[in-house]
Amino acid sequence: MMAADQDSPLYLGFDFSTQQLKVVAVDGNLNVVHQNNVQFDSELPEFRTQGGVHIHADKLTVTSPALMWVKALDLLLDKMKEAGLDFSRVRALSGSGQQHGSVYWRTGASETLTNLDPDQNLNQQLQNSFSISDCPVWMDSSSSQQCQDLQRAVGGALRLAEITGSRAYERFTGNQIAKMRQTKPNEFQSAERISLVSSFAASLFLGDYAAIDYSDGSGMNLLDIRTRTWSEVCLEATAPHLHSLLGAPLPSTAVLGPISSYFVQRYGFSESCRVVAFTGDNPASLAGMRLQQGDIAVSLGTSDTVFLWLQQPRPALEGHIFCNPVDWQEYMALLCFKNGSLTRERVRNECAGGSWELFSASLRDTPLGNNGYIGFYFDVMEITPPVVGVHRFDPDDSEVSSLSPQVEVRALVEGQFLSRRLHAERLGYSIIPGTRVLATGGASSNKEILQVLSDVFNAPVYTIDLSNSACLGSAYRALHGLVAESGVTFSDAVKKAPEPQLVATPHPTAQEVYDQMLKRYARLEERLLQETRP
Ligand code: XUL
Repeated sequence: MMAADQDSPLYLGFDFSTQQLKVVAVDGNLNVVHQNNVQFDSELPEFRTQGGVHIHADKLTVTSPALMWVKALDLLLDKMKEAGLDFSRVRALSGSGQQHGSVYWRTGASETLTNLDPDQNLNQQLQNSFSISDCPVWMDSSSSQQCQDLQRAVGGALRLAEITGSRAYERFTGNQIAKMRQTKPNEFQSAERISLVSSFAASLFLGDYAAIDYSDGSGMNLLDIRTRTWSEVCLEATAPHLHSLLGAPLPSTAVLGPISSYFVQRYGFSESCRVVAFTGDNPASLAGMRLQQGDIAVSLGTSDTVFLWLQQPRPALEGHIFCNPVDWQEYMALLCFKNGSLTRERVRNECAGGSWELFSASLRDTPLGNNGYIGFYFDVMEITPPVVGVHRFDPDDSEVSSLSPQVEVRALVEGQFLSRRLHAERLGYSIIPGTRVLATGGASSNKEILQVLSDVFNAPVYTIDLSNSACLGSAYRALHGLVAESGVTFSDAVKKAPEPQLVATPHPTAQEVYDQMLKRYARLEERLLQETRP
């Protein structure tokens, strides 16, 4: 390595995810120069987690030990040191955490955090710092009662979505906090601060309680996403004294302060290294993908996830609107669809003899719009819309029991992408000139599937590797945090990052075909909802 390289700045991005703690280091040119991780189950077996969590006997309560995350950070930093990472070059760090999880700091923990002894590890020193040792995480769905209570208190599900960006969800932190207050009153009483997983991790680096950022704060059913302050009515319905327990939220680009002297003395970080607010893993992924205004990212995995950049959000009963992690005045949205790859594979097996080549050939050999045949393929109960079953319609909107194999393949793929577009538009998304569709995940290697995606959205499709996006996005956000206050936009700060690859452009007739078909799809979806409503 040349001398200049050895002095050049580094930026770290951490990701406290469900199963592991990861880190990437990028240099000033945004090249990844180091990656490392700690797997919770195998490297910290003393916590006896499976997939990083404990699923309790009721099957609804899912928690992770706070100290496991602390110990993982000790271990990760030791591994980075052993690998020769020069911590003195790190100018800024940031990170992300699995969204919604909550950490309860016991009274006195702030004192411990500000006086950490560099001769001992974090795990030894923070043993007694948590009033609730097992933190509820995003997989927890045990707070249905608290969700109902919150919606009743604010005036209904839609009203709650209008304020906080989402109707009440069991995993959202406010409902978890309400449950803790009711089921563990003594432990709850002895907490002086409540963090999200992201702000908890930032607190370790800061040596003080870190603010919750606007973007991850939007996953709590507590933040007013328009005023970007805690919603009084939501706080009151959840627990007393929440203003002081949560602290004031800050923009996700905020520099929280210099790194704690603990890390300077123990690992050789520079005193000038800055800690930039940590955020949720999905917002951090949006940063890692460098999503821009007008863009939509579609992750084609076991379940399909859609990320949107929004200017004018229209919260709805489905989907989530969060404050934007890279530009505090804007928004993002997240939509999840359960019937993704597994349904595509089932139809491939039934209609294309299990072959992706034949599946692709069916898409090539059938016309845009499928001669008016349209289908809904919900093998399991879908999230958006809440409908189950396979429903096929002929050009006269009559439900039919079967389609020819080739028509079935196109009906499936067109139907899936029409649904992604419809629900994105319902949250306020619109396709504008320059819109890009970023595709990622398993099915993004199939050119014909991506051609349909491009046609349905009437926009070019690019592919992007998302495997590390939350970590990478955190490193990018660390770099941007240093210049955000002087007005540099995120996209300018990270313009040296690798560009996504163009893989499909829309057919000239696509707009005509799919604008019409989208209206029909919406009508048919409404019909299914009416017919299947209990
Ligand atoms: C998002 C959600 C999950 C977690 C996973 O609402 O619950 O994506 O963030 O880490």
